[in-house]
Amino acid sequence: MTEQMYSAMAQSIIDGESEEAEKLAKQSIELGIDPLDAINQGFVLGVDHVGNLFSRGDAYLPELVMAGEAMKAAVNVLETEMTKQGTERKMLGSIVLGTIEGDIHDIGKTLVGTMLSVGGFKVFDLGVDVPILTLVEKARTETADIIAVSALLTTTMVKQRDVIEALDDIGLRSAIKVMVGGAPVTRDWAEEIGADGYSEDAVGAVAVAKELLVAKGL
Ligand code: B1M
Repeated sequence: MTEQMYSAMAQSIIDGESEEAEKLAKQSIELGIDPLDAINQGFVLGVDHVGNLFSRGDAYLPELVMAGEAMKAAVNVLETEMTKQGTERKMLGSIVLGTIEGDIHDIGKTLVGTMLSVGGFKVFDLGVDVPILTLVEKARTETADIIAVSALLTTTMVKQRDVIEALDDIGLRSAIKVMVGGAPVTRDWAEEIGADGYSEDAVGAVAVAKELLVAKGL
């Protein structure tokens, strides 16, 4: 039953059917399926499939757009549920989050933000296409513990390094930790640019953020 549900979820994204995706997300909540399982074992398989077709030239931008919109419709429903399940926690620390400038992919970044909030962090989600200096300035004014930078494009991930350099320039590099992630980002890349933390996914991002607080002595 759950397997059937997961494959229907993936198919709704492949078909770019936002209403169907939203309906399945709501049904999964009624059935007691963990929202994160619905995302990772259902909807993400669909969006990955469309992404692969797109990179092989077997799907075009409109299909990518429709898949992205259907994915957002489903994830919105599930994120609301995750937030509900994780409310009323003590705040561990604060994080400024955004998708780096030039990049408008927001589904994974928003999911990371939701998981961090549910995990007990105060999250300032600045959205997508966020200028480097906006991230750094917000972290400074909010005395944030961490800046979390998402990038989905090989052309934009290089700007994660600029965030670190911008912090350095204003003398806040040791006060504010930088965590990076996004589909093309690897642990090697994170090490190469001197990021403090890297996670492959949204669940791991919470554990990494907690480790960074420990590293800060909090
Ligand atoms: Co775009 N896109 N896209 N896209 N898109 C990719 C990324 C791509 C890999 C597709 C492909 O060719 N196979 C490719 C990038 C190639 C590359 O650079 N290596 C690509 C391209 C080329 C483009 C355009 C350039 C296409 C064009 O216009 N010709 C364009 C770029 C626009 C721009 O940003 N300037 C573009 C546009 C779009 C849409 C707008 C149509 C849409 C986005 C809709 C939206 O976000 N609102 C879209 C989509 C949907 C995708 C794919 C298919 C799916 C992305 C997604 O939402 N995944 C994607 C292919 C793919 O990844 N399979 C693709 C689901 C999401 C839950 O996963 O975002 O990876 P993800 O996040 C994960 C982890 O990465 C991690 O945790 C998340 C949850 O587990 N994570 C972090 C993310 N951020 C993190 C931060 C952290 C830690 C973990 O700490 C800070």
